[in-house]
Amino acid sequence: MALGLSPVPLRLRLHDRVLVATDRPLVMGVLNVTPDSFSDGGRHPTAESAVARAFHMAKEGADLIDIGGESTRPGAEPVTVEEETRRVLPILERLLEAGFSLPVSVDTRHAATARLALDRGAHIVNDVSALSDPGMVSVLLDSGAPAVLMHMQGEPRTMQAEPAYRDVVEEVMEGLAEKRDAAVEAGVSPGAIVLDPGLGFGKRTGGGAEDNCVLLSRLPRLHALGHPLLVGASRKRFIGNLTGAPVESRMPGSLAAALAAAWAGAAIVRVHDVAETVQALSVAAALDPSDWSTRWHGDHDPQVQKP
Ligand code: HH2
Repeated sequence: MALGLSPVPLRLRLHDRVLVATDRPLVMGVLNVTPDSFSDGGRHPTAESAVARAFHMAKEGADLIDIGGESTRPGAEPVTVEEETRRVLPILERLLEAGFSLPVSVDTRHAATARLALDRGAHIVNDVSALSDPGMVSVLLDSGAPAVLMHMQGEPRTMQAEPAYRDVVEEVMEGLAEKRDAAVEAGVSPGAIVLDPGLGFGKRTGGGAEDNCVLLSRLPRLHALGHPLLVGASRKRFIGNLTGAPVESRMPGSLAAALAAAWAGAAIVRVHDVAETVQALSVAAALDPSDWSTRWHGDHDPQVQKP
């Protein structure tokens, strides 16, 4: 039984293979090689430990790995290209040398970093700023690499100060459509674009407004954009706001969000807890939600309702 509703199947042409999603969303394992990422910052201080983590996630069932050298958590200060490449490139080189078999995306807002990473064998650009660097389109055109374009209101340093929306779903869609149109007009193939609503990136959370839940609940609406969708909910602040769980205890909430995204037709889920997510998705993929509609119409035992 296929999981989810995506009317736009994921089929990305990478430089050495085609990446497809079949019966469940692909699991993208997060590998942050930063000192300050909100959940795994400082966990991989050496290239060896980062490479070991990548292999571990592959063993756990990840379908691809996302390597980032700049934290984009709320309040994070930007890093220079020099610092970012110093963090990311040695990992890519070692992964290549060691024959790492999974596709790798590079999580960067910088065209220069993306170009160097693609030269070192990375397959996909994951750009949370959705091509804000004017050089990024040329990188995509020269390399032919697919890109994830994410919605963000503002920029990481200030984005959670006062996010504001009339209608978060419609505005996220408008923002993504605008970025997609600009990319396509510049020559990027529509088939090489994955879109992402950007949970936690300039979205209201806590205090009554919960844009991240609205976006997750209404994710099927985003299929109208006509691109595969990536969702990154893993361990984010809104899960803490909903549950009181500190960042290191948000795995169960993250699984619930990944399942919701999967049932809503996400093509890729970006997660820190790979083994747990793969297990949850595998079970969910074995179920048939279309049977749920019979739940209230089947045999009904009135005894059950008696006090
Ligand atoms: N979230 C983060 C980073 N990159 N990319 C996409 N496409 N979608 C996301 O939701 C997304 C992303 C933030 O999470 P993390 O990398 O764990 O933290 P940090 O930015 O602090 O490194």
